[in-house]
Amino acid sequence: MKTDAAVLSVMVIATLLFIPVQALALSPEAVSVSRNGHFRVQIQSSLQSVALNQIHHWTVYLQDVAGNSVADASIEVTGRMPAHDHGLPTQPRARAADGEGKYLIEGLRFHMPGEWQLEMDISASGTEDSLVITFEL
Ligand SMILES: [Cu+2]
Repeated sequence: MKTDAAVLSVMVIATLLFIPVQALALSPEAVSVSRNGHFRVQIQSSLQSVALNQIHHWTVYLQDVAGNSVADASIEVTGRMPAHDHGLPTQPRARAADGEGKYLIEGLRFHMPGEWQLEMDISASGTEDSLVITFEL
């Protein structure tokens, strides 16, 4: 007795996982003031909108309360997702870019959607202050 050969149809379904990423408002006009009011910080992202899983940098313009550029600062950067109790997958570093108050935070990568906080601990001429930027990816 003949058995009909079973025909196996293999369907390969390619699923593209698309995660919409909301634009993070890092416009040149946006100025944040540090926690104790010592510094004004303007931030620009090298990406049009901060996207998941892309190494990129932020440009930071640092000023004092009077609007004078602060050139001699050191900035420590820490990132975390408060809801998940973990940090960044990279160790971003800030460095002076032009010696006139412009700094680059390099090596930023956000690997999960959700709420992120990026803290900058700023120290300049004996003045220390910090700034936390909270945003949703
Ligand atoms: Cu997370």
